[in-house]
Amino acid sequence: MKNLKGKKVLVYGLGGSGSAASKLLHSLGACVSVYDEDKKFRSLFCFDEEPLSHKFDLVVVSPGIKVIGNSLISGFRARKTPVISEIDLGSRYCRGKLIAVTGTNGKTTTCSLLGKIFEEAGKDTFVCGNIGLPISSIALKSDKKSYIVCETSNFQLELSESFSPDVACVLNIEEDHLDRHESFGEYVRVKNKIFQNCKGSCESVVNLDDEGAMRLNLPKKVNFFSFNPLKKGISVKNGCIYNGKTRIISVDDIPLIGKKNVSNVMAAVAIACLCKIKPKFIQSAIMHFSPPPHRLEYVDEINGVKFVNDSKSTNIACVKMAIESLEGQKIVLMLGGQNKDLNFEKFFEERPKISRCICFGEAGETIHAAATRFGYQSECFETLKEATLYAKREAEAGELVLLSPGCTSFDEFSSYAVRGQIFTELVRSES
Ligand code: UMA
Repeated sequence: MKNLKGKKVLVYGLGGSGSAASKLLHSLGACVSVYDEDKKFRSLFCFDEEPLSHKFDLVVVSPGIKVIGNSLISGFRARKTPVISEIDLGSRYCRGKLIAVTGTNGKTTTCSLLGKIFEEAGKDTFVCGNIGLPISSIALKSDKKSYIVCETSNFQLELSESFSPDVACVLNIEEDHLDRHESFGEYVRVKNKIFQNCKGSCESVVNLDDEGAMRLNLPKKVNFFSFNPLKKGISVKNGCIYNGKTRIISVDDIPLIGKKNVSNVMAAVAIACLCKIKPKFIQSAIMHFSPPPHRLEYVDEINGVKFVNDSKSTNIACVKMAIESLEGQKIVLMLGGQNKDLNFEKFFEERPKISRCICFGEAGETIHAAATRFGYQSECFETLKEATLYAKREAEAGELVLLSPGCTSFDEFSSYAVRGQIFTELVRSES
């Protein structure tokens, strides 16, 4: 249904994505209604009634709405009303080359870098999606020469039917969002949806070194990237990233910490090469790239103690990556927040290389219990503030305090960014 003029469309969820979808629908001439479970919106301009008592031609759902067990979504489906994801809507009206990047970790870094590479090559570029700019907000601004890089989350893919990128990339797959998807199998099934419309000219880019990604049902046309030498594809040889026989950049020239980030850079290089961007632009964009904030971000050194903000780390795979990247340091690990049913017992059983940990927030007690069971020295606090002030008082010269919480921030904060900002301010404060 591309022509929405005069169609009755319900937008479900009025956050950033829902607002952008509503505006796009309005410009397309649709008759838009919005529904949000938050009463503060309802009294303003949303539906106050049961949406199922009305007939709609289409329902557009925001990523934050949980699908499993949602009676509104199943109700609309039962009466055969098309229910789609906001990325389906936005991508239908995008022109130009659409590139989708998914994966458990590294999406934002890869998409931001890719955006810089296209900009460096003088292309009309949009970096959107889960990164914070809904695809519906840029769709009508794009034209056939545009490069649209869409950071694509499982939440966005869950209801997608028609999302059909020209290039679809999977970085890695690890356990995450089990509170929403209810099983790892379901999480993987949803990730696989990035390829569901990958036919004909569609290219895919996949991390050959990642077991989870390699277990997906991959499309026929796959381009791999790997730390092991590859004849065709992107790989590392003699400390440099190559595209086949063409040298792109030395790993030492990448201004990002850790092996996983080299993998993210390879993904961006693979996509840029598929889009025929010249190596000189790729190289220069990488060399001048500054990582997005709250990812292994150095904050300060106080009395010989270093503080690193990795607030974006909201799953265990990310915590492990942070520890691996800081190998050789005496790490005091700050863990906690709102758990997503992730297994911290298994994390400590694997003997992470940390000297001790400080737990906090809603999941603090559970993580603290797991840490002490496996012999780690641990302290537990109710809030991030108490935990940070304790770390400032107690950490000794030569130690590195790493906030890599492994949980979402929603027990105390509105986002990981706010959590990272508060941590940074507390570290730099006089107290
Ligand atoms: N709402 C309901 N019922 C519900 C749940 C929510 O009515 O059951 C309403 C809320 O009252 C609120 C609105 O829906 O008014 C919020 O919608 P939303 O959660 O989809 O928020 P948006 O502002 O649209 O943000 C979404 C993404 N949020 C989520 O996936 C949770 C943003 O990703 C994304 O940047 C944005 O769209 C732009 O496209 C954030 C995120 O946390 C960063 N992503 C997860 C992650 O990275 O781990 C997947």
